[in-house]
Amino acid sequence: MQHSLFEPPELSFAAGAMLLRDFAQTEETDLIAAIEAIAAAAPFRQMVTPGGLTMSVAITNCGAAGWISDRAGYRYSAIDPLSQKTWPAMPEIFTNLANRAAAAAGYAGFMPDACLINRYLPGARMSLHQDRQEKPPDAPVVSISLGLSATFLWGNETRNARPLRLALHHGDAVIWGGPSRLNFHGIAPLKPGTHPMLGDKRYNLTFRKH
Ligand code: MD6
Ligand code: FE
Repeated sequence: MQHSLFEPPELSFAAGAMLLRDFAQTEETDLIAAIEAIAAAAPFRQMVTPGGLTMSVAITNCGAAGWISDRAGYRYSAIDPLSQKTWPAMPEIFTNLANRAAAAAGYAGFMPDACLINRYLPGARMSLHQDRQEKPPDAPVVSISLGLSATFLWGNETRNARPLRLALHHGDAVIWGGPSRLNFHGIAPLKPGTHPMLGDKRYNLTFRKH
């Protein structure tokens, strides 16, 4: 237990931003099977940032467009650069879950066309960033956590704010949009552990309209 972290069952932690505990838990088996089927066609890979650093998180995608990074920048691409083929289709259980999570947070009618799948192993992290490759960034982002727990870092619209730390556990959903859509956020280095279904891994699905 990390008593220093906020752990209420449901929390509106900023204007337009909400954490829903356990929202995806009942679908865990199907979600994990779907991730593994996607990864069989479009394997997880560690991308390189525009600055030339290899990301500690491994990434794949499904849907009409996938988020990619390389020396040329961050962007969406309909083609997986590894296979030169389109990304796997977005499974119906993903679209449906994202739509329900968004609606529960006040964003009715969310229809994602891109799903970025992150895989963290112990030590992997995501430094503070804004999600701003989506044009225009008017739809919310829906994030689903599976496997090992992580500490979500939540800043404001500048990079320098000292971030709020929020524990994200298996099954939790985070939804944000509106006034906080472009806030900085990240994930602290994943602590070692063993999750009953996913062992030493954490998966994060982020759904967007690109
Ligand atoms: C993660 N998530 O939870 C990293 N971005 O692994 C993100 O960067 C993120 O969770 C936008 C919206 C929700 C997120
Ligand atoms: Fe993000």
